[in-house]
Amino acid sequence: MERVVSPVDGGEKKVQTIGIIGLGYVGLPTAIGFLDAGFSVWGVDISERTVEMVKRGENPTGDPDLDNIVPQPGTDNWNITTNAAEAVPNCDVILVTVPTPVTIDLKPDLSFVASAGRTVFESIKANSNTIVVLESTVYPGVTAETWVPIIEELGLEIGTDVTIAYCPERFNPGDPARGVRQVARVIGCPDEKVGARLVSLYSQLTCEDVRYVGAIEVAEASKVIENVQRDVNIALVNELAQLFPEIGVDVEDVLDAAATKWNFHRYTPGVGVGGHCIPVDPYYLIQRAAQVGVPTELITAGRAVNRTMPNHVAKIIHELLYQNGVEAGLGKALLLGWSYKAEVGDPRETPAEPLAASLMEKGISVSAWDPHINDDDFPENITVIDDIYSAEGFDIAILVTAHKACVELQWERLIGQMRNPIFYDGRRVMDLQLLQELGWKTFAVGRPIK
Ligand code: SAJ
Repeated sequence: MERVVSPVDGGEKKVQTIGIIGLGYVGLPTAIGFLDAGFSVWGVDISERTVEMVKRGENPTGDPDLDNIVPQPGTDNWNITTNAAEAVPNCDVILVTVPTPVTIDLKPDLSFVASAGRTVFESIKANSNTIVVLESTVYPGVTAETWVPIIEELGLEIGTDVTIAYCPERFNPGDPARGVRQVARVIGCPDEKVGARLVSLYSQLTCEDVRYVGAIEVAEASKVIENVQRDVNIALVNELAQLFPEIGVDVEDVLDAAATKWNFHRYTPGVGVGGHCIPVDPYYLIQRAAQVGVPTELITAGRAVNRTMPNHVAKIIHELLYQNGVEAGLGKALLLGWSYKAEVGDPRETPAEPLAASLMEKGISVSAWDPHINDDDFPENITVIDDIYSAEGFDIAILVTAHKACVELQWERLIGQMRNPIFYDGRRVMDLQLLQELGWKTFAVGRPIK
């Protein structure tokens, strides 16, 4: 297909057509955002299922905020395909929003960045100077180290055929107030003029600040440390949640008191830290630091604390069942919520999984109920509860995900279904006093077991 040549605007081609590679939690809302901002959009995904659902105007992600905004079939300027070779020649700017997970041994997995880059660069038109922007979270250096060798191998010339840049996605799944059109962005690019063009482009997507920050590595580093900082801060309150009950103090009382200070940043302890960002991104910076021989003891320790939380909570649950006369090997636990985060249906890196595994190792059977998660997204060894008010004979109900649907359960009804009316608040969001008045024996992460 001949490339649609955009009209010239002050010597620079006016950007009219945007390509998005990867239509997941970030790519799909980004594609919709640019369509709503008046651009022609080509969306590409390797998954036939994803492409067919998006073509039908359906939401293939677990983020309910996207349920009713996927453009319907026949929408103008909205082109969805599995074929990057079809899409790329039409695009002035291409955004790559593919996963950057970690491997089983917690090392960065850059295979998606490399393969997506290759499919784009293979289809770029000579002399088009197409701008290709990586949005996925990586460590400083990845964009250039991964993409430049491919560009050179394909005989493309940077600045003539293609220019690369980095603009980290900042998107908060399940938080409509912080979607792609409401968050500030930073842009790194070796070519200042292209950087300025991207500032102007993203300023049409979001109403918040868009800033050119210079080198690609500055933008890459800013994003990864945003999430490292969050992980370390959560680790601190999780460590305090293990300490304070041992000295007879509820960590939440302490955090509430400390939060009266103007520069105390409030985080909440929980059963663990899940998702595709916070528990993953620190390993990217740890890897980069290891490459240059700089220790990252604090970042590494923060990850270790957060990873121990599910097992810490399982030990407490085991103790609670024993103290309440539940025979070893006969305990039955009901997990309320499985998703890593409230109001989304995303099981990636959910702490529910290690929590369930640890409970089962202690001879406690585990069932789970999560209205946001499809039955086939649960592990095989978990008994899935579809109707919470049919759940019978459990010894303990554990709040793992603070979905509204969990918090607002009919607790006076549920207690009648329990074999033992024990409740454990793994997210510190419940009114425990109220539950106690209903007859529940209440416990919570970071709270002394009286
Ligand atoms: N969590 C805690 N205690 C806290 C906050 C979170 O245990 O005080 C847990 C959550 O339960 C969850 C995990 O940490 O299991 C991650 O929660 P999150 O709120 O950080 O949610 P994410 O993973 O969706 O993070 C996204 C990130 N956005 C991007 O990477 C673009 C992150 O940078 C945002 O800061 C975060 O949303 C946000 O602001 O909520």
